[in-house]
Amino acid sequence: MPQELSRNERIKEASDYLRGTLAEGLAEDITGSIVEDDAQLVKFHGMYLQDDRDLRSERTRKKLEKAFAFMIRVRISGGVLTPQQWLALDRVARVYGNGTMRLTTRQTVQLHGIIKSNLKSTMKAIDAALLGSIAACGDVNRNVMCNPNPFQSRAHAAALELARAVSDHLTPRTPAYREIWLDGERIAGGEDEVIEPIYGKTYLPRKFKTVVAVPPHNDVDVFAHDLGFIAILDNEGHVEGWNVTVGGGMGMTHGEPDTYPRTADVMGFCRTRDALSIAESVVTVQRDWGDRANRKHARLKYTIEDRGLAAFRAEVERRAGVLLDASRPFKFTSTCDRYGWSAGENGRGHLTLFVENGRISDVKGGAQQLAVLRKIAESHSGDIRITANQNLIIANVPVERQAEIEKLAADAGLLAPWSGLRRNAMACVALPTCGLALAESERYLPDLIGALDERLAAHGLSADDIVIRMTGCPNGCARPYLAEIGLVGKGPGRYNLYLGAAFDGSRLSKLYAEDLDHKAIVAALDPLFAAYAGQRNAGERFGDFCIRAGFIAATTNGRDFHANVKAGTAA
Ligand code: SRM
Ligand code: SF4
Repeated sequence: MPQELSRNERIKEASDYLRGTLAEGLAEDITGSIVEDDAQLVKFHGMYLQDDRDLRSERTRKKLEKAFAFMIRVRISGGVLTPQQWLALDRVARVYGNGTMRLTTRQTVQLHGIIKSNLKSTMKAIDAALLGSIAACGDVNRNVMCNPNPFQSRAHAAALELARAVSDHLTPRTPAYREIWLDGERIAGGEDEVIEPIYGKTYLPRKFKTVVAVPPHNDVDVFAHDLGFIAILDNEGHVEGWNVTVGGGMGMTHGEPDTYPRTADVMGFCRTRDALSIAESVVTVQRDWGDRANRKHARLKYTIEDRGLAAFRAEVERRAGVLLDASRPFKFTSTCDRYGWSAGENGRGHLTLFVENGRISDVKGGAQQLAVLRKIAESHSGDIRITANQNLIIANVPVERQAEIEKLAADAGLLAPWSGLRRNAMACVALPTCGLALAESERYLPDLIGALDERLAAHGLSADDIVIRMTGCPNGCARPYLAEIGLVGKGPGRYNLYLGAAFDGSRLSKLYAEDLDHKAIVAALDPLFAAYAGQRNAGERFGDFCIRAGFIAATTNGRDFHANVKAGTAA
């Protein structure tokens, strides 16, 4: 018996291609909010209705409406911006936002704290910089990521080209975005096929994420994505084609074992000429096969688990009119960014900067990172690239400018720190803006790393690269289940600890201990650091060691993420 569709399906269906009553809601000045259905639709336009959770209780006491503001997520394929685009976003952040720019785990910029009356001006400023936010969120294909470091230039150029092509091809066509935000003229509705040839009226059952990766660097976490393309290179570094991956995802819910993170499967190999039709077919099969009744079971990873990879692949091939070849061998080495300078093939240099948890701001009496990056962008002739580890690359810098740029970055605290843990850390936004946060993340991880660094120093491990990631809830926005140390918010000040993921991003972790506070996290990790320092094999990574030494069982994929937890560890 067909199940009842989820509420979001009805909202999409009735929205007239994402219009809803957004235009009317924006004009309404009695409240800083918008109605609930529109709050779902506005995501497709790249923004979220939020409120400052730090102010909630005070405002309730004063009988005031919540401190509503919007977060806008910009769509930036491959994370590449011109200096002019950077300057435009910097200006928007200072004039309309909360004075910070937030680099995300998917190579975009989020602008927080934009009040309703400033939304249209902000969107127009973003549009004037030839940027947009359509489909940065919502049940559609979102920002397409690709390997950000251009030091392997030819392959990287091909990866960026593919990322942009997939992004353009899968961008929703609805005129609602122009109408609502940019004062475009209303275009009369028509048949599904005309307005949204790929998505139709109800778009996808759930969010959909695509990535392009160039081995050996998995700094885009290809296995966390619904759809991925892994470049297969010939001996001269030319792209021969792409291994296609499907069915990755991180989100889960505490206490609901039917929800789990999953690493993507490698489905086969395709040539560049077929990549777009494969991408479109993966999207349309998920459009038609995905679960539209239960949003917690609606991602592609569950479709593939339920139907099987072979059936999914056969349907993709049928729709694309392309037979995939057997996948080709590839090897990833790490998910980390490569800090400092790397030389480009054109003789210019690329400087990877460290941005702690992606937050860029001018701290009163402290580092002026926004101002320094503005100064660099004002005279920079190359481009600016956002990494999937929430960092920034000042790319294509001529030799004569390199010392000056490095000095500016050093003074603003933007060069990589000595700590091997801090260099490889990510935290999601969480409080105070994220409505789903159960615990702090971005505002807490730096302090926790300080405490863990003391223990690592005691064991002589300070400089060792160990990947640590934290999220304020189990949704997985900083991909914590692919980190060697994953900390996931359970409640205020309390976290679940996950261990055993692979350094190259190919294996998930597993729950090691539950509901830990700050002291308990340090106490749980200290003996593991001691054991690692004393017993590791040459070159052995922390995640692999935790499994070999018997601290945690290996997770083979999502299906056994919740199973085989070692006795005596997780409560
Ligand atoms: Fe995320 C929801 C922030 C990457 C899985 N994510 C949210 C929201 C919008 C909260 C909400 O729905 O109200 C967060 C806004 C916080 C804020 O105040 O800004 C949020 N997600 C982020 C960012 C900004 C984290 C960061 O610190 O950088 C990342 C923005 C990415 C971008 O630029 O597009 C971000 N989110 C991710 C990732 C990582 C990735 O894609 O590689 C994941 C895990 C991968 C995946 O999708 O499976 C992720 N976010 C989620 C989920 C769980 C999805 C699921 O399948 O269950 C939610 C909640 C939801 O969709 O219901 C969510
Ligand atoms: Fe919010 Fe949870 Fe995502 Fe963190 S992981 S940004 S707390 S939804």
